[in-house]
Amino acid sequence: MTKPPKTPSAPMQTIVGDGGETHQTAATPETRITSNHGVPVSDNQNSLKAGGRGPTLLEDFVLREKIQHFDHERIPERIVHARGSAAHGYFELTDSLAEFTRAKVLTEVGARTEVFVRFSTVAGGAGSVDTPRDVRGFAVKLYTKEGNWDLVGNNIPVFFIQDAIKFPDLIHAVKMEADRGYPQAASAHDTFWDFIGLMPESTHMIMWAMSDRTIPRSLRMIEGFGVHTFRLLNDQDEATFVKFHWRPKLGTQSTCWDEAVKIAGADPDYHRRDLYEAIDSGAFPEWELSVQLLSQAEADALPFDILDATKLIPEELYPLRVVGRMVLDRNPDNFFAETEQVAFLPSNLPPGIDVSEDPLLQGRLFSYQDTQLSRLGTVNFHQLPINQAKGCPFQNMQRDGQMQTQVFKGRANYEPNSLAEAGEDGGPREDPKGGYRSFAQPMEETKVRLRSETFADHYSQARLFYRSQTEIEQAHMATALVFELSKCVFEHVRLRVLGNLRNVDESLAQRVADGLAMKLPAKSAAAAEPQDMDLSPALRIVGKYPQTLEGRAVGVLVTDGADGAVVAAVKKAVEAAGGAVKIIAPKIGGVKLKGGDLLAVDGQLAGTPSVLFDAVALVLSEAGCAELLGEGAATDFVKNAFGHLKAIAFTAEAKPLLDKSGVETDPGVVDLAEGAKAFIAPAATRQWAREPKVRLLA
Ligand code: HDD
Repeated sequence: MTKPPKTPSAPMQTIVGDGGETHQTAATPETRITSNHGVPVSDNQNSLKAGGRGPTLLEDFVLREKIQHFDHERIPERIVHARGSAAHGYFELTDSLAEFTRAKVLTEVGARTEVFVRFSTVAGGAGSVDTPRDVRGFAVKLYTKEGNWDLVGNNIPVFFIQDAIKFPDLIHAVKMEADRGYPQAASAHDTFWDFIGLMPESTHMIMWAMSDRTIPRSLRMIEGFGVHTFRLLNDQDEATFVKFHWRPKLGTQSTCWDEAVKIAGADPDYHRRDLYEAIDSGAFPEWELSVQLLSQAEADALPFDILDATKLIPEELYPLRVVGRMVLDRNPDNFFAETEQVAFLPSNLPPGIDVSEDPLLQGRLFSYQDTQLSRLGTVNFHQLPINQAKGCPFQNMQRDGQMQTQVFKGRANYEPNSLAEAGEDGGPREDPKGGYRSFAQPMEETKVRLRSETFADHYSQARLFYRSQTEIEQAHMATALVFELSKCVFEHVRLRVLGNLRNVDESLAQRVADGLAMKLPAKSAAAAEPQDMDLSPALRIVGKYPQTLEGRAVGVLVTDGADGAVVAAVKKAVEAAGGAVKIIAPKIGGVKLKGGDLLAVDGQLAGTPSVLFDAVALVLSEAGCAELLGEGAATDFVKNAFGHLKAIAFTAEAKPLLDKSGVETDPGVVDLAEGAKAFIAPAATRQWAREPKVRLLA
């Protein structure tokens, strides 16, 4: 046996401070680091070298394994909806739909079904910001007793296109332009509006996209929609058409556009952090699940085709029936394993829930399974813990493939077999009664590439949406259109969109043209003449969400020498109304209050602007205020709170800062001498009446 030389051939150097000595606790056989194959690692700080000064030896399998694994850590991001945030929770049925469906998840009242929900933006890459103007994905995986049900929806009930064959074009047009690689996560550019102008069917979705719904305040405050018409099938295999809606308990709330832009800089993870922190603090977000149910005859009587995903069914015609609630009560343990590796498939449906012939949905039934192969790399992606059916066993004769983690026993890998007759395990069998059955839709058609005439009306519902909005929301939509089209360099692109808008509403088209300082072009030819529908106030946001501080955050700006009693009173009043309070100060180490007490600080002023809060309070000392008059972050704090229509409470000492920031008195500007409670009602909403004073809207 060769012994290691007592004296190395070259002198060894002892490096102090390589991390190995100072930060380590002694490892036991249970806690020690090993290689991926279980070999204990003695030194995780230094690679194996020929002498202390290298070179590194190829022989170092510990180094090679570690680096190689790291090199392969990323998987392809989703081609769309790459940026997402997710949470675990449960769905609880409150009203049985047994008359319409045999799906247990919709018939067993009181039963809880585990869920995993991933929210996302559409256009940006995985590392993009949370607050661009964009549709939000709302994908729910329900681990039912009869297999996973994935309701892969958006926060908008309609879609841009009617046929899946246009999806790659839509996404190419909205993403970064192919030659220059920008803009990231923004629809405000030529290729997107070029495509939109040429696709009048997208006009209804564009109305939604230009509304405040695409700049949400929080993922806890967005609606979710299954978008497509699905079918429910009961025990007799009778079908009822169904639309699914998720409605947030906190109401649907949005930011202001200018605010959303500033949040992108202040906190690119604004929505992700908000969701995580809310769940972490026990403020569990909650949604109601509602359905709209229609028979074939009722569907036939509608003035549009329910297979057309650019159409919604107004609530006023078919009211929402609340059937359950969903609560998100647990954050993921590991972002990659869960949020990144979760694979949603619109084809994941339990018996009793079926698809319709919507040509957009039909294409999706292929696309999602396929995309998982390139993203997750193997047909066995369903075995990843986050994707596994949890409510029931899964078993069949599918075998092998990359990353197979199941160890199958016996010989039964085909069916039918008679192995049981020889005393062996014959494996699972089909279940004609309990198994998944599709609706027996009669079919006898000519094979064609054709868009049904019943899909031709592209403008009536766009008009319905625009005209159903409040004046405030209409102004925001017109302003958003002006902003987006102003970013288009090609005049012909802007003109075509304007020509289309004339079919929606002449006054909207004129407002946008005025905002662009352009002349209105001729109205575009419409495939079907738009109809005036009865307005649907249910489509508004303003005036609908609950006036509450629940789910809202108040930033209290405090300086040295401030009155601690006032800070405490504001905190007490806000928390009693269900809101959260964050103390903001010029320095993170704390504030020395009048009387000498030290107040802990949550955020340093320069890094915690008022865009991160729903309302602000200024509790300053005279000297503190005087100092802040020379601090841009302080005037921005106040100016932006005012400009973003937020309530501002102030102590008398803070008045000079209000004045310097251009704040005018209105019902949302509250003197704390009136008591902290006077601040609560204005803080629970936005000061819409202030908007014309602070912004020129189109
Ligand atoms: Fe899609 C992801 C929603 C049409 C192809 N889609 C994806 C996600 C959501 C939606 C929420 C993210 C899921 C997650 O969090 O992992 N998509 C929709 C809605 C649509 C829609 C509501 C219309 C009603 N999608 C659509 C069409 C196609 C796709 C027509 C293709 C023909 N979508 C995909 C995809 C993605 C995807 C490429 C990317 C990552 C993934 O599937 O898993 O397959």
